[in-house]
Amino acid sequence: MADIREAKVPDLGTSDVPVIELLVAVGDRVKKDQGLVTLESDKATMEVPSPFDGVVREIKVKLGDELSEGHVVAMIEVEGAVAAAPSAPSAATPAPAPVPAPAAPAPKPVAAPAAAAPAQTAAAPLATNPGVDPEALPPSSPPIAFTAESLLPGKLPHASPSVRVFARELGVDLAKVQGSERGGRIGKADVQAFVKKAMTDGVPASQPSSGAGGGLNLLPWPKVDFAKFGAVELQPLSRIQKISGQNLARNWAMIPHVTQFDDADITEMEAFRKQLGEESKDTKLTPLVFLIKAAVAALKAFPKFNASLDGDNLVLKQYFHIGIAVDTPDGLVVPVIRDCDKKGLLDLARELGEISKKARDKKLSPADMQGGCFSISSLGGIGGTAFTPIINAPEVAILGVSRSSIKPTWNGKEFAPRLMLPLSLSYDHRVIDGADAARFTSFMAKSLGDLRRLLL
Ligand code: CAO
Repeated sequence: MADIREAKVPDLGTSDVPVIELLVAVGDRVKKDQGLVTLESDKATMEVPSPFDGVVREIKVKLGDELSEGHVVAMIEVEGAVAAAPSAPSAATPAPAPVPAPAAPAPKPVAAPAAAAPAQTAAAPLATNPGVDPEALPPSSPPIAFTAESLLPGKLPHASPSVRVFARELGVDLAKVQGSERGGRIGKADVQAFVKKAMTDGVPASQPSSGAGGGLNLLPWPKVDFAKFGAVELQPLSRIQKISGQNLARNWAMIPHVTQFDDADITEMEAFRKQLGEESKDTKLTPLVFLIKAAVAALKAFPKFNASLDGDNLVLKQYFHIGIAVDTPDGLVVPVIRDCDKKGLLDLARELGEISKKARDKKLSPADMQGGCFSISSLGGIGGTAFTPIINAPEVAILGVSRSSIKPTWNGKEFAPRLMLPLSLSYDHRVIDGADAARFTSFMAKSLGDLRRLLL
């Protein structure tokens, strides 16, 4: 015969505390001390725990009910009785009141952690019910992906409701968080530490350059019927936009980017560039080729910038292939100029012209875009004073170049008009420290300021 007992509210130190969350459903298997419902007073939130292992047969309260000590929250069939109960009632064991087992929903194999139930259902209406106006839905918490292992009873995360809500808001799976409080309980600080570590490691298995993609468990993308607000036109993304968009999103989310800004005085460089341009009229010589040369010199001086992460290793490259971001009508592509250390300014200028044309004519092959060590994204021909380029993984840094302009520059005695070129270097902070980044950009600024340095 089933042994069904009451789960009651313990001494709360206060009375008439409202129920704000039902943590279990009829049919759920619960462990001793697992929260059944959450109560919230004006000072704190607390869970009413299950007094024993078993299966929830009836829930006696609903959201908003105000409870005090002794109030019955649920009826629970104790564990031993569940295990011993036959699948169909026999003549010797008549079905008991108050809730006969066959009428209850089929019990889940294991109970979801308290945070899992609302989180998993939160995303469902958006994903499965196109008729639902998402804007009419209440704000939902980020869906949390729970692995089967995390649902094993022995692994149920032990945390207060406020910590669960906090974790859910950050998209953190509490089952993966190590609790540092008494009895392994997870506190807010543990969740914060987990997020910090995830940000610096990139992926859970500390395999930054491999793996499926980090499991950020973000909110579903908002679905809005824009036509409700005015006329719209649909324009499908190009193939390049789709591919580069996915790469950019992954790199932006997984690499801890920092951008270092500097200005290079290119007054003399420009005079030389113009002179050289006059001498070689058939080749278009833009500031970009000088930047490629200066970047190669900087990569030689700071080898960590010419590297890629491979698990716990840094792969230092001894070749100098530079990727150039090219803007095409179909989207952004990054062809690579190989062995830039072995090529002169005019060779680089010719090759830059060729790959830009190939890119715009959609003639680049996959091989043309492979093997890059470091990328340069130049918006100097268009405008702007600075920007924060996204690293082209598995590279660890990218140089953004904006439009040069004359600025008053203090030369020790007076302000002099100088042509200044803005540099924006984004780097992977897992590999490169800020001091190295500042050294790299000042090295580049010095080289561009005095091209003789490139001979050193
Ligand atoms: N400051 C001032 N003028 C500059 C300059 C700078 N930093 N860089 C280039 N210019 C000038 C050039 O000298 C050229 O002038 P003239 O026509 O008088 O000779 C003009 O701007 C146009 O240059 P360009 O853009 O055609 O050539 P480039 O070698 O500088 O760049 C390429 C080539 C392919 C990189 C460029 O055309 C391009 O596609 N840039 C966009 C890259 C991009 O989209 N990056 C963003 C990535 S993130 O979304």
